[in-house]
Amino acid sequence: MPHGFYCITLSLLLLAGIACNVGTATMPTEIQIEAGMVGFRPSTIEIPAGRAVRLVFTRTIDSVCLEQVQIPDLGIGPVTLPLNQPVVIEVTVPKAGAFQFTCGMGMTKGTLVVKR
Ligand SMILES: [Cu+2]
Repeated sequence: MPHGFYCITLSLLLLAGIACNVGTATMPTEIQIEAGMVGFRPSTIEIPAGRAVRLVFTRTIDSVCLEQVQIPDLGIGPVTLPLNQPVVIEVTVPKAGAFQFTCGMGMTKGTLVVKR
């Protein structure tokens, strides 16, 4: 069976608009992160190395502080977070380690722990 066909079929079966990873047919891991009253929650996120991960940030507080998120260690952002609208940041980190993500000002912090 051609891979493309399998991929589309899989998507239909799951009723999801999630992109298929060409070649592996595995879904990217998706992690929901709230940017709200207590900062980022969860503030520590474990992800596997070398795999596409969708970090879905949703800001739930009307605060200038959390209007943006960035992952300076990975050269990502700042990305604007509109209030109550999920924003997907897709990352693939090839190596293990701990990477900080912060609000646009670098005050509110969280940690991305990448594991082999
Ligand atoms: Cu801030």
